[in-house]
Amino acid sequence: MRTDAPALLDRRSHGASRPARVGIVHLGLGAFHRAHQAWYTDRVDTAGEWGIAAFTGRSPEAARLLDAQDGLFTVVERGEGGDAFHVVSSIVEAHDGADLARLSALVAAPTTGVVTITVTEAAYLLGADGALAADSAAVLADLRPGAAPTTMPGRLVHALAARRDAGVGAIAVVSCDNLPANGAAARASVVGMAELLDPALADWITANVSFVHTSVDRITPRATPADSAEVAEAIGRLDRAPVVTEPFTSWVLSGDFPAGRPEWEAAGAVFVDDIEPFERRKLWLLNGAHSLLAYVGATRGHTTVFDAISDPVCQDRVEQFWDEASAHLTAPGLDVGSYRAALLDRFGNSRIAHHLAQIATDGSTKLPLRAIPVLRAELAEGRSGRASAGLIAAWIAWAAEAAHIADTRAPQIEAALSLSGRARTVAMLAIVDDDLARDATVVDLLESLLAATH
Ligand code: CS2
Repeated sequence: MRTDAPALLDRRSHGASRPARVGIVHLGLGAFHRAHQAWYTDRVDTAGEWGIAAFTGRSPEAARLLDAQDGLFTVVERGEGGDAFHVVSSIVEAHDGADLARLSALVAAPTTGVVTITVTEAAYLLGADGALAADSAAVLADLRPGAAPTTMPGRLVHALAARRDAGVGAIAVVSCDNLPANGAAARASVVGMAELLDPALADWITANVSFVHTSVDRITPRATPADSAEVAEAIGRLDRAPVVTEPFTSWVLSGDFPAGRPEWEAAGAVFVDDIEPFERRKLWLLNGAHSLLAYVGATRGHTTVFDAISDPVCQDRVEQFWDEASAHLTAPGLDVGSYRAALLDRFGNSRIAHHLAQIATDGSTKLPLRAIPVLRAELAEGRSGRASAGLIAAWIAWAAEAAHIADTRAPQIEAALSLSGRARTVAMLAIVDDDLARDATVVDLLESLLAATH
């Protein structure tokens, strides 16, 4: 009987004649990056020129775990019919994001052509006007003389200064977060920070950094200890950092890569001139429905997306929201009908345990991107926007009952919830859209929707 545990994954035994050279620097070493951009790069970088050096944002532990197994990890593609296992070896260095010296050295290297980012929507630190929130505590902390930056824009500006000083030239920065016009959001965040630190550097960044727009898609819930055990069984090695994801994946990009890039289209990525219709379709239909399920589903006692979408009441709410959003998704080639049908299949994957609590986080940042644009489009056409207003009402009802609200704006949410009646509804709406909070018709609608949830 074999009693010894399998050995840890490592590059040599994996037979990895894999990239030794870093071509991509990544900020935000989470599961989504590994299931998505690292997976695409792994599939296409046969010449080994585009190894990834990944830096953590908030959890240095992720770098330690990966480093101990030479950056290798398993992507478990979990379909209804079973699991497929792929060992991915495109990450060649994993670091604590606080290692600014290594970050700067790599961004300043002539062989580095791309910086990718997955740090979540809130970490761009943008205000309602789309500009860097210069008075936020995180930005102010980064601006203190001699401070080691901890924010995404602070760290990236620090590293881009090194590239400018090295005289190495242009580079692409590719946001892979769920924001509309995420390239412009990255530009606003990074150039905004540079303007506060060093206006000449802001000019250099504007002239030399290509901020690429992308729409990224792959449902990637957190992996569990049971997943590690399953991977050990399947690949015969111990993997302390596996990623579990759905079989579906999509990556749409638009923009220039002045210092080259991997041929991601060989793994299915699509390059387009106008990305806006695609990002709207994804943000409104997928992410909007996710948020709706997170709040309505949790209030109805469900735990995962699969549980919630299996409840006809939740599915009906999703369909109503989709009907409303679809009226504004009219660009050619979107094929909204097939997209919706595919989403129902994806949400209905019974083997993916995507926890509603994970999706419910940061509602104050997500709803302005997922619900408000649909509501505003409806109002502009003289309709009430009942289904998108219903998503906002669901968030308010959920927050009022939640034991814990994981949100970068939790203090404002708690202050709003301490009010009662209409004042509370207005204060919550103001967190996601200040202007709409002054619209009595919208507030009336929210009040009636909230009354109906009791
Ligand atoms: C989810 C997304 O957590 C969330 O807010 O809606 O992470 C979603 O799973 C991805 O965008 C899918 O591509």
